[in-house]
Amino acid sequence: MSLDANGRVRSWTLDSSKPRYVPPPGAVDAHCHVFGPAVEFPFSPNAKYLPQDAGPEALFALRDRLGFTRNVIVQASCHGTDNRATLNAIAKSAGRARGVAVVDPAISDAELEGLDQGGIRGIRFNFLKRLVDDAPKDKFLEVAKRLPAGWHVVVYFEADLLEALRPFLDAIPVPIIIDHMGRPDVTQGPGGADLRALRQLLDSRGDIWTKVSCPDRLDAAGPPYDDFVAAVGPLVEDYGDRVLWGTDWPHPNMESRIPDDGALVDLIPRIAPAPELQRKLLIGNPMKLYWPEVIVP
Ligand code: 0GY
Repeated sequence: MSLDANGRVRSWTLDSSKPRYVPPPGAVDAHCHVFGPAVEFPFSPNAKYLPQDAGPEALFALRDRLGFTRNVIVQASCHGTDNRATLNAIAKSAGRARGVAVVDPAISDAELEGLDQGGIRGIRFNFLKRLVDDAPKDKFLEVAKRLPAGWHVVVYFEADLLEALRPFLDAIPVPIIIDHMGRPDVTQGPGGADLRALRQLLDSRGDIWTKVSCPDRLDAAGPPYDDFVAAVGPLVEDYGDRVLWGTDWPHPNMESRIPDDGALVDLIPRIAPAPELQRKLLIGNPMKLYWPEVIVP
């Protein structure tokens, strides 16, 4: 594990490989984070992990190295509901990043508008007990009802919670993105209980999307992530209009199994073999959610 003098952990590699797969021009990394810099943007007192700085410059250098054009920056739990680090990165991106915030449900309408001005297009509800102390569904629903126009919610949970969350998800009045497919057990294969439950959710309404991300978290066997590919490929094929892809850089909490970002990119053609499917996954779908004003050729 790589700790600095302050005991802050690094969960990303400084020398990821250059992928062999070349994403189509305009590709969006639709799930990544920034950490700090902590001197400017301190971590939350409730943070469950204290990472080393992974600021916008490092993120944009990785974006370019991997062959991507845009980033969707998701507020990481270590920054709590203080979205300044995310907003700072968006502001430095020259229009090439937008974001997802984490808010106190009591946030005012004016503050939500301010986040919209800063490039935020959604809020995240995190149900992972190891990451957050509290996930008040009633309050989440209230704030979901008064989001700025065009926003969505991102929901992060583990597969064993999906059934209990169904009434909550059903009541959300805006589009929903499910992070990392709700963390299915990929060793169950494409027809396993976890992915069947996710498919039922996707079939229940047309405005639920999912990120087919995090082979490094979901496939305990590690590279070349064959279980992930076998389980997720059919999902991408069947729900090609509702899938997004992201690196998850800087891979919070992955310090003991740091993935090679280039190898993650090289999985894209394995889960989405057809170029047209790759264009939806990497461009068409994320652009609809985050840059709807841009006409995608
Ligand atoms: C992810 C996953 C994780 C962490 C966070 O906000 C976060 O801290 O999302 C995780 O530890 O599983 O999506 O980055």
